[in-house]
Amino acid sequence: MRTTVGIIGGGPAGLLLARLLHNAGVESVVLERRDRAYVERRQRAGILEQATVDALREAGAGERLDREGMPHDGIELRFGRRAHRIDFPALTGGRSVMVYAQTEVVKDLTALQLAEGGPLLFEAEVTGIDGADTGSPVVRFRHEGRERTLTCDYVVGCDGFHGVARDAVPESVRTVYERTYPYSWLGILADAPPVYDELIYAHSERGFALASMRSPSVSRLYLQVPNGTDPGDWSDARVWDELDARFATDDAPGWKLARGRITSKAVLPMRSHVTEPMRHGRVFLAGDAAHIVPPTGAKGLNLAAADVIVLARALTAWQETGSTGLLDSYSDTCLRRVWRAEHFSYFMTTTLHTDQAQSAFETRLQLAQLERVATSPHAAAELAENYTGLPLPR
Ligand code: RFL
Ligand code: PHB
Repeated sequence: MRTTVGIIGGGPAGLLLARLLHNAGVESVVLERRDRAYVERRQRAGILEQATVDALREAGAGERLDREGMPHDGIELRFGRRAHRIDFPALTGGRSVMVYAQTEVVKDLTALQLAEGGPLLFEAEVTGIDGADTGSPVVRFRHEGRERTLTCDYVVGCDGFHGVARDAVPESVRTVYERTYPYSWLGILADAPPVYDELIYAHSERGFALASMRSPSVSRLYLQVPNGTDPGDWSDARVWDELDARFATDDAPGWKLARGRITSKAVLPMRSHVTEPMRHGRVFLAGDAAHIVPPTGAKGLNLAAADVIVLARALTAWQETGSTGLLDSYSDTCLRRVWRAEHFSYFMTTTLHTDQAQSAFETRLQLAQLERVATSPHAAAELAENYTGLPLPR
């Protein structure tokens, strides 16, 4: 097989890139290791920044998003048994976010790609890339029991944190920045109506909790738990009792979540990671393949979208004019915004989680910082600007 752009990975980054390239008349092939049902069911992110929503609309994937997505104009912070609202449009000159699950983004983009895009092969596992620094790199993959190759002008690794594309950047030129955290999230999905209009991020002595949603009848909830926690140790009753205890506030005495059947329970580790540069020769990295953030800032999916928006523009300019200028600046352009999001995600994570090893002094610092956000429009605007998303690079 031969194509212009070989895309490894059919997650949000790979699928959106394929779509943007298709609309610009650039050929591509997407190779995805898993089957379609698996990719479409994987529970992950839920918050889309304005720029991500705009890109999905422009890509032709905005119809169901506009019908079913839930626009949110703020979040609530709970700490010290008080509740504070952060009003996004008022603090950012009109910006807001959309609650629309990653599973739905992936379903919409997959349907479009199969209906009118280039090839999207499921159960096609990439095993390596040869000739990254030659004029025509070759992707090796396994499909329907056969070893096959895809020869490309450019290869883009959108294969997530556990993919193979990152290995195309030789260790001698690669720098990895990494941090792990001493806690994880227990994420649950429940057939229970969210009794809150906006997401709630709670700091408590018992640990962090987050209330999100998937629809008017499905709640998505998270609890901070120690690393290595077995979800089997958390009975449904224990999950609900702990959530209620962490969200308790004197501003709404007796406030409780609506309970319902828990349909999924999983433990998610937390990590920050950046690989630099996001390119070697004719191989580019995008999304989780190049960088990971802990989910507290809701940035992972949005960063993946921003990378491929920049890259689609650069590949289109190359096809139309032969100029590699935008491809050459891709890594630096993306990394500036990536590092801002890394900082914000680290800030949200370390400000909102409490850890058994932390001192009373550190807890008081967290509360002082949260108090500052709740009382200073400047501090609140800093949070709101980052949460709703900084402008995309031009
Ligand atoms: P993805 O979504 O991981 O997609 C990568 C795709 O590449 C495929 N793949 C391969 N295909 C062919 N050959 C190979 N050798 C391959 N190796 C891998 C995989 O099967 C997969 O389909 O990366 P992408 O597209 O960059 O998108 C990034 C987002 O998925 C990610 O940033 C967010 O979901 C992060 N994240 C969360 N972000 C939030 O904002 N809120 C959340 O609640 C949240 N929960 C999560 C998450 C990430 C998780 N991961 C990666 C473990 C929960 C989890 C479990
Ligand atoms: C989610 O809805 O899954 C979600 C929302 C906000 C976050 C993380 C996850 O910060």
